[in-house]
Amino acid sequence: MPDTPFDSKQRPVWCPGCGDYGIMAALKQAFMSLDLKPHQVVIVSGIGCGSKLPDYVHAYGYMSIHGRPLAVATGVKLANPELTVVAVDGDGDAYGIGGNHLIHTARRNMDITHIVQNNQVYALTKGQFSPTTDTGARTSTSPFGVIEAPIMPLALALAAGAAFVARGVAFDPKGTAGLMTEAIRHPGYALLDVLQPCVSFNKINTYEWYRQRVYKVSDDQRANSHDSGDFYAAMKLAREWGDRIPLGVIYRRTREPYHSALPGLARGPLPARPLDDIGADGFERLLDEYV
Ligand SMILES: Cc1ncc(C[n+]2csc(CCOP(=O)(O)OP(=O)(O)O)c2C)c(N)n1
Ligand SMILES: [Mg+2]
Repeated sequence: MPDTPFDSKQRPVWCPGCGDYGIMAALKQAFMSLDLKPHQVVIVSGIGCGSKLPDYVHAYGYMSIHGRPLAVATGVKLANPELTVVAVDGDGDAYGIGGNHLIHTARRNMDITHIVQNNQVYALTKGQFSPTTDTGARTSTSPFGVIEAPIMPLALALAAGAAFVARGVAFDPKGTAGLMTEAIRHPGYALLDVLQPCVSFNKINTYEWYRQRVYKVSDDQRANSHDSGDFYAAMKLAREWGDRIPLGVIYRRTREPYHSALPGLARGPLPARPLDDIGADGFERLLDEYV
């Protein structure tokens, strides 16, 4: 990939062949195609292999705690809505410990692009099953096979009110960069689930496994007529998993993002306000406006 202003001096410690490389390349590509500059972007992550990403991208970054990147990203967005705020985390982080934040961030429609590196396993902690591990999969914590049913993240987000829901795959950085560009452009919460083969701890959902199953909704005969504005059609696609796994924009509609309805931000973002706003009584006034 050509040099970009988003390249960092830190070298990734991801395993050779990890899908996280493709996701990072796609993200830099998306920032470039939107003509964003590093100082305009904040990437907030959780904890996990993929959550190391803010270290490897030259932009503002915040590695938060496990499951909480959406909470931190919400604070960042409300402090300065002019920033492009991207939350990046793994399937364990986003759909397990952080699942409740996903529901309420979608419902609230915070203007955050949420990119989930979905490798169907806890990779950093070496291979325990995650909320997206398929039933029956044998892992270090399910030696006899996972008993429960996996979460369907796109369907969950739709049910919670998300107005942009999409899926990409790490080994198609070009297609995924296109989806990221659309997700960032979308005003409001946008979930982009990215299938991300983990070469070390997931020997089931390999590159080959995904390659045999994924198809792009726009490329598909049957789904060519898919209307991404049709909630029930989107819900049906969002629940398709197994032999066939759809990629692309599954659902998109217009919904006012939370910050644009917040009276406290009507006079502009806090960092752009005159300093006397923040003086002793200015601070009181700010609080009055905010709450
Ligand atoms: C509160 C808390 N619980 C558990 C952990 C241990 N832990 C660290 S990363 C992780 C799971 C990571 O899985 P995922 O989010 O899918 O990211 P991946 O490593 O697969 O990219 C867990 C359970 C932690 N750091 N903090
Ligand atoms: Mg994972």
